[in-house]
Amino acid sequence: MTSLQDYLNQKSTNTAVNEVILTIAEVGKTINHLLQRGAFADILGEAGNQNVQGEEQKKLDVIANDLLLEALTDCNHCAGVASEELDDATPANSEGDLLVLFDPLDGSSNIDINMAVGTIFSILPYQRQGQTATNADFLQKGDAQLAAGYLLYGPATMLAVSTGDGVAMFGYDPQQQEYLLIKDGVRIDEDTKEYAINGSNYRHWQQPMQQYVDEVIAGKSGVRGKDFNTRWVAAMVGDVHRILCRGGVFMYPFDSKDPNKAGKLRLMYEANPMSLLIEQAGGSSTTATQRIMDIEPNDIHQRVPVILGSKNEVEYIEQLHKNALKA
Ligand code: AFP
Repeated sequence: MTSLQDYLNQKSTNTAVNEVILTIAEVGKTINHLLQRGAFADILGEAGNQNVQGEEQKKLDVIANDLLLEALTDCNHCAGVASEELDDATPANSEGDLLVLFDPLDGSSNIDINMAVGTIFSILPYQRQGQTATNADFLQKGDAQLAAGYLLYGPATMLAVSTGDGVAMFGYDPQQQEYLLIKDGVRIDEDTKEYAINGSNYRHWQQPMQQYVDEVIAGKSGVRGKDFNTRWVAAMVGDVHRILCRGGVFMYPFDSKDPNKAGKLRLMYEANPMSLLIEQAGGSSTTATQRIMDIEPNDIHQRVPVILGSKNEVEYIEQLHKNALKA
């Protein structure tokens, strides 16, 4: 079987990127181990503080953040590291040629109920060698990503990665303590009957999103002429993984709940890396009006609406938004 290291050696000539991915995968083994031990490793419950997003941090949010930060700032190739949990980027080796962004523990409300959680990462080039990296260096479009991926800590731990040439999925075998290739060239079906959205926000959505959900709920008897299923993991990693495995559409759209936030998800830590994976697997990713990886970021903690997954379904949702603008 092909190990992660062998796969990367064959697939990508950028040894610095490969080393960073392997570093993150190593930390993933530790996070996996802590999650397996759960209550016995004292990782459950609140940390007792809030992160930069004003959200309560869980103990494992803090532990995973510290583990990744330590490993990546130690890695010679990283000029800087930015975490969803920290206000500002942390400069590392100024001679490094890479910047790394991560969401250390995605879906943290799932930790205490023994449900799937994940780690998401994005790797960008660094062009100011010799100078200290700042937040501004990270403000690059999703298209600039050299690689992105996630670790999914579910019943089994898995890693999905793209270095810009397709998507590969690995399983972590705890017996061999290795990531082994399960599937290369992952492709997403263009059509789907499965959608993921937190429907409790319905009243806060814009009309086209309400219309879309009304249509899929109407199923066979409505304009779509087929029945749909709802799925919601409450950890984007879990929903994106399902979409990479069997298609579907995931939405965290614009809503009017909090006028200061254009959606819930973060562009740099969640939307961009997941968009790279989805597009590399033949899917689409949009805000409803703009391709996600075309967005020029203005803040490392910026939030964006996200609609991603099976190409034809995403295009259908975009079309509903276009129609509403014309009306
Ligand atoms: P947390 O990591 O703060 O729990 O948020 C997870 C997340 O950003 C994303 O992974 C989920 O899809 C989404 O939030 C879940 O949001 P709801 O709380 O609205 O279900």
